[in-house]
Amino acid sequence: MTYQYWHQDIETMPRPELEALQLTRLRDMIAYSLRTSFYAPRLHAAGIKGPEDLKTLDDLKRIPFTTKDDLRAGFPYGFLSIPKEEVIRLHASSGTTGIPTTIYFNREDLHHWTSYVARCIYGTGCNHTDVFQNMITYGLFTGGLGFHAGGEEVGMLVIPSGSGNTTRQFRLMQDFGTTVVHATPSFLLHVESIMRAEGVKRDSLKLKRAFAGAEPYSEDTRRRIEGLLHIDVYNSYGLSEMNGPGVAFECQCKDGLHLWEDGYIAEIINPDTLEPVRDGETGELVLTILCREATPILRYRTRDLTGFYTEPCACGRTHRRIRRITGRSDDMLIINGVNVFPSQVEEVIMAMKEVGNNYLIEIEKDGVLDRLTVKTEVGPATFMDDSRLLNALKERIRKTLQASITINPRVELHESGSLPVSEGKAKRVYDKRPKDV
Ligand code: DLL
Repeated sequence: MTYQYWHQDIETMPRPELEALQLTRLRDMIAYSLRTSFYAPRLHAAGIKGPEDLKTLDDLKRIPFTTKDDLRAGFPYGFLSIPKEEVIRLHASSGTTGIPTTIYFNREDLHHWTSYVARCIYGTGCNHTDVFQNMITYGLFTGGLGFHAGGEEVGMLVIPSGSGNTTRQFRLMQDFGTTVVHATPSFLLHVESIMRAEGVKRDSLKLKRAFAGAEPYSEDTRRRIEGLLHIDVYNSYGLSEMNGPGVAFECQCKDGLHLWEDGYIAEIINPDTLEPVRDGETGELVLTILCREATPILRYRTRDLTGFYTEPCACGRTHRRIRRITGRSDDMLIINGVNVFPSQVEEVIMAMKEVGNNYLIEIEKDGVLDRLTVKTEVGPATFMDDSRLLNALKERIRKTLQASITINPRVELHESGSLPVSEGKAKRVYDKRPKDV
């Protein structure tokens, strides 16, 4: 197989050079971090007063980890390291409560992010002759604009279709001869079932490839999508705190995701002891961003569980590969690609005085998509036979939850004291989706 590289010199850079580049860039990030109200005191406490205090990459370990809670506590500007006037974009993602984590970009930062996404796309064999339909949410979520910019950088014709509206997606594919799509794996499965239901003929489509990510999925799911749609599916990993998509991606070997080490320093730690795991072992991925002036983030605990491959890849890239993400070390749920913390649901429910103390969160498969049901007890003063009042309450809970978590849940009201109460630590989340990872 012949492999194509977007930045061949960087993608195949010998490791010693790559690590030297990481150190130079890390020092730059230290200089920017020292300008933030969050990192300045932390770095000083670690004895780091300037970039020159980092002599080797190993010195990174002197810096404490950063968590999602730290980002929330620093909302809105605790991590901003440049004057506000120089910021040209922000993205945000959900936190464990209503406070989002917000990332700022200057022009240079967006340029870097775009070039990483372009590198991912091109590395799967795409080029400027492709027609790329970006079937993922645009907006504060990074998947839409991130891939949009990367696709344009490669020179593809980019169709900003966004997610949903499957019938219209087929029209666009047929009208413009779409060859590549980007979506969550669950939406790709949904597309396939609608395709069958609506009798859309596979040979009316020119599809060749799909990029699928933003949520975990198994190798079996990948094969299923590939088999059903007759396309190549590439796994795409990223997170808002590290720009969004474009952190790690599969090459044409489809055997692990190359993590772009000129843009990120990756560590894998045991989430309990916080010590590094042995090479190849599974642990929590910790990332430091190397090319973002507006919002540097050092040693971010992603909570994603993975491990490094120890063998080099046949494609010749020297950037290490991580394994498919198998789970998280916290309680974050990913429901149809949207991140939801159980605490967000609790916050909404507990703020309503008509609602009782007990609630449950249930996630099931509804066809290929996920369905969220929130079951809650009404308070003792609410009568279960007043159906008008109950319906109004249900609707208010549904709408408030939707505003907070951006997905539309089913809401069930139960009589006070009727939901099961677990002894000891409450078990409130029932994730009934098949675990096939
Ligand atoms: O999901 C960014 C993204 C957009 C990645 C489009 C890929 C494609 P967040 O909303 O901040 O950002 O969610 C990040 O989603 O920490 C993982 O838990 C999960 N995740 C993302 N990609 C994958 C993947 C975007 N390929 C969180 N496999 C991450 C498993 C994934 N989990």
